[in-house]
Amino acid sequence: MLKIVSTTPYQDQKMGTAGLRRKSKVVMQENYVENFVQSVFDAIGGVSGQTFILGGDGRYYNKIAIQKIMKMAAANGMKKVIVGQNGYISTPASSRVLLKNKADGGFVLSASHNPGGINGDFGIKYAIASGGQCPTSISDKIYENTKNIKEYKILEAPDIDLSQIGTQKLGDMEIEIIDSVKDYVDMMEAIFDFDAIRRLFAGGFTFVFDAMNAVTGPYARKIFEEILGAKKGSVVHAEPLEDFGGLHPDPNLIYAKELVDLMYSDKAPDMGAANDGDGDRNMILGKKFFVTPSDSLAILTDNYKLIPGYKNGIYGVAKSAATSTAAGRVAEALQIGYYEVPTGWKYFCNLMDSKRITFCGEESFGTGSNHIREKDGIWAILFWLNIIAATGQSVEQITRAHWKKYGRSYYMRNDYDGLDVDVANKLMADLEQKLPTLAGKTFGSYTVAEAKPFVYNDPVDGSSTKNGLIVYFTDKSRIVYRLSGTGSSGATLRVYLERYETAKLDENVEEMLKELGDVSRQIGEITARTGKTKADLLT
Ligand code: VG1
Ligand code: CO
Repeated sequence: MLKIVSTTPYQDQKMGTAGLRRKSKVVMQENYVENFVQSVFDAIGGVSGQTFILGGDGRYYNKIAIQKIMKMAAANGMKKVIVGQNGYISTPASSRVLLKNKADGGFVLSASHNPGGINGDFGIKYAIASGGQCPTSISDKIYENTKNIKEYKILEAPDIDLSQIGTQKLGDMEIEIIDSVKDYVDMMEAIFDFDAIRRLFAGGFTFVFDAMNAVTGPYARKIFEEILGAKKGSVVHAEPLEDFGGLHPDPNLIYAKELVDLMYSDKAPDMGAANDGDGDRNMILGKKFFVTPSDSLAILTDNYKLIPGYKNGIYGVAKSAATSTAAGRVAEALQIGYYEVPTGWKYFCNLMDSKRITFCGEESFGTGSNHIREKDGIWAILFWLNIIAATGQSVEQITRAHWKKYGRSYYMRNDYDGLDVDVANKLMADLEQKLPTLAGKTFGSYTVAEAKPFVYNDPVDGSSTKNGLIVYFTDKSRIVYRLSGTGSSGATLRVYLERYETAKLDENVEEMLKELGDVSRQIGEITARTGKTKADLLT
């Protein structure tokens, strides 16, 4: 039975860098999910006759939110919802299924790399027909709707069983439950040289993939163990759990501690890798060796010819402004397009749609290509395995050869967490005011060449976005300041440090960036304003 429910708006449903992200307990408030979803439907002129993709990373509240969204879709006249079996779908698989089925939109229920559980975070990412997350022009409309919503439509019906593959009806709407792993595997097989990777594993190459108790476990088991022949047990933390087993599913040196400890021990396999909660991020490790995501993007781009799916050529490469400039040097050498965009994958989508770029990446452990419109964790790992299989070199050898050829960007992100929102906003506003006065000034051994806000003018839709403040130094070092847009409480200041060297290739990263870190606190007046003498998290 169709029900029209009166509701009162929430004022905090503005999407951040990647969808709406809040504490689980906030999302569990009465009508919170319903208000947001109806606001999306209304912002796009209704969903009558449309097809949507639906699934999540399995975190707490996934199951409940999926049922609500299916019933609302049916009540709003949607024709069909394609749902991942048991309600699971990774962000990259969702983009794939959306594009393959020419669907009109999709929801991934995930707060990505944020912890899950009733005391963790929940989130909703909304994608449009292009396969990528909606641009700000649409999210602004959705936000306006959420502030004024008065009612939503929902079907009163029993919950749908999502465990069996197949088709069923909810009112007049069709629900198709699919095995999203299969679709995803087919796509990977069409890009990479699976035979070469199979031979690599058959030859004794050892590998550990940490799914961090999140959504990629089933995908990784199928691809790495069953299809490519990595040893049984190579995929760890492979069961999606509602609270990720207490893990923080952010694949970096701090939160993927178990994997990192293994990779830096004498028992380390040849390669280690991890994904985040919804499977769009990746971390790459060799034996006692870590590849920064910025270097990874540059290395993958430089080796595109080794991959069957790209061997006929690539359009170009893009990175977020905060990401190191390593990919730019490769683009110059290969004479391909090169773009710098604001933080957030949605900014890459127009560049991919218009055939300006093939690859893109962010320092936050995101890498991907135009095969979909989201970053793709398993894709990046397969790319590395394919390079290793084709060259016979280790992760470390490949990376060192890259530095030798192009020089090395020593790179680190410093996060200052749990800041008072007003203090953080004022810090950024005052810093922006100060930028024009910095040029020519010297801080220790660093002299400022230029300092300005990062402004991106999209060459396709003409939109303009300001995100972050950049200080450039005369020796090509850079400091980027920006506030996080994915947190669920307080503010996080991210400070990105980069120092470029062509001769000193084998130094300790923290040592190399120590002075630049001090300079970043001085220029940003971070200690004076926040009381913090050092960052809370270094990645
Ligand atoms: C962070 C990262 C950004 C990434 C975003 C979504 O955003 O810095 O690079 O695109 O998370 O990633 P922010 O605004 O907190 O810096 V995911 O894997 O959460 O979809
Ligand atoms: Co993610």
